[in-house]
Amino acid sequence: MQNKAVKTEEEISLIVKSAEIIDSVFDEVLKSIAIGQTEKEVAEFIFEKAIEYGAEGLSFDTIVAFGENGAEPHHVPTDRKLKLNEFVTIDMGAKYKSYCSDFTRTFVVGRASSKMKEIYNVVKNSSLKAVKILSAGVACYDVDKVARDHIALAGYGDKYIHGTGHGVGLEIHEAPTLNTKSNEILENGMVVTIEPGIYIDGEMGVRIENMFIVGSQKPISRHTIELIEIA
Ligand SMILES: [Mn+2]
Repeated sequence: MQNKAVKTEEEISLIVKSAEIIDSVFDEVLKSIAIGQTEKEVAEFIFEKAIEYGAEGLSFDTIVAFGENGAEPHHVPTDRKLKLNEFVTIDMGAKYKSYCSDFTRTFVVGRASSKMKEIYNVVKNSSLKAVKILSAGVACYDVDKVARDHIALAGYGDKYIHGTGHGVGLEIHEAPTLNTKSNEILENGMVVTIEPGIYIDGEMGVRIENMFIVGSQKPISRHTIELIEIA
């Protein structure tokens, strides 16, 4: 097996299968998540479901962050219990025949406040703008810049504290890198994430992450990036 930024058709089919497993796991999470569950319980559920749907394991330790814990991009699940009307951020990936997937959604059990909706929409539109220019020949730096400029213009520039994306394959993070220091150019057949976020210390965080095969602006995941409010 090679480990190149431009994937073969076979590699792409394995990455897509890995992403399909995670799509199914996310369906299960949306069906089962409930007030009072802990971050650790949800993370354990995700592991079990990923295996049930055919993963050989996870591509990284699942991030489950409720409420203010969402302000930490790399939050490690705790015994914090879920409350009504707060954000849940889940960042997870499967491994299928050694290939990784990477997926993040932020949603609410209950209702989002107007501030939550505002922040969510800034992140969503940042993603949509970045994806619009995602194609062969474009500088990775520029994809990051489009996502970052949108968030900065909305007044949250200092709350976007990581890069916009990365390649995915045998490794969960591999070439190319889409951040403020990138010097790579996108090529057809690269598989990359777009994952802008906003993190407000002590309060909340939002991140939306999809994977794309460069050459198509259609996300690999079938899940919406519209805000989900579970009644
Ligand atoms: Mn990622």
